[in-house]
Amino acid sequence: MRPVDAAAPGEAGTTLRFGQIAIVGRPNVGKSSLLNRLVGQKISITAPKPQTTRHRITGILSEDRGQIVFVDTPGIHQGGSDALNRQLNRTARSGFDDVDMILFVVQAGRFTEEDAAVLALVRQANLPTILLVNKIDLVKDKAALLPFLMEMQGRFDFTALYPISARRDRGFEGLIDLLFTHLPVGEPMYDPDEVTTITTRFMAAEIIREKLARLLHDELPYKTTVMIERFASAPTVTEIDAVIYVARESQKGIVIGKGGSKLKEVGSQARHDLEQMLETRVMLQLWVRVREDWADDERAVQSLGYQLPE
Ligand SMILES: Nc1nc2c(ncn2[C@@H]2O[C@H](COP(=O)(O)OP(=O)(O)OP(=O)(O)O)[C@@H](O)[C@H]2O)c(=O)[nH]1
Ligand SMILES: [Mg+2]
Repeated sequence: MRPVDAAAPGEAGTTLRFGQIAIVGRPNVGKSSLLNRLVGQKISITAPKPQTTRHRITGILSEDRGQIVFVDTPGIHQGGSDALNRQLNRTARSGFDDVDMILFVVQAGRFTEEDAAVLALVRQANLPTILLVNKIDLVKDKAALLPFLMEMQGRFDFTALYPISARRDRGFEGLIDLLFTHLPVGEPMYDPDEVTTITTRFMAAEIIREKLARLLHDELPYKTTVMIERFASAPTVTEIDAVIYVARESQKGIVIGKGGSKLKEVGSQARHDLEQMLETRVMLQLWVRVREDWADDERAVQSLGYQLPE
């Protein structure tokens, strides 16, 4: 007789696998695009601007052989020391907690000081780590990839290296199989219908923030955030009131645009995505408010939804 919890796969007990996998890397390398690819659904917002992701975002992949919870994190960055920056880095580092594996994302052909800082954290975590070399579609001369991969291999003992394009859905063959083989045996933690642990109310704020980032590009003040003030669901229509907070009066005009044109476009694109997500009609009202220098104030950062992760 052996104790029940010593059952190996294939023996009595489950043969399913369950685990959490962190997606880490510096800002803008494509971590959130990758999460969405891995789960096969848009969960985490993406934009050409660095520091798009500001929270710990989960994406759940359920298959017959088990379940994987991917954890997308803010890009780990250097520079910037206001309360928001500090909070983002804390959240990003918490991505390493309680996970079984790491996906370390870099951009093909580029390894910066910021990447090196993330690699130092990867080293500390001491977990099986797969290197994902993203944005290979941007590399014209594919032969140039090989020396980069070899250089990366020399930096750390990665479990595997995958050149991929999250945008074009290239290079993912075999990756999920490999992840499952490295995960512990265990029962799924979530219902197979669940694709994330974050709430639809929170997702609504994220979608609005994504449209702001995409439509305002470099004009968008970094210190902009979105709070949902009212979220009323009914079978056919969802009413959402949201406030866009900026840090200074002068930034209000940028978000609103000439004759309200920017805000209108943000609203219309966000409403489109929200209607798809919620499968109801959506009545969306947007306001822009100033909260002086909120990103410099630890308490304001927390009260606007950037709590310390549990
Ligand atoms: N060309 C190309 N662009 C990509 C690829 N993957 C992501 N991108 C783009 O890179 C930008 C950043 O992508 P995100 O997924 O938001 O990057 P991130 O690492 O999550 O960024 P942060 O949340 O700011 O840390 C977006 O404009 C994406 O469309 C890719 O494979 N090829
Ligand atoms: Mg992101």
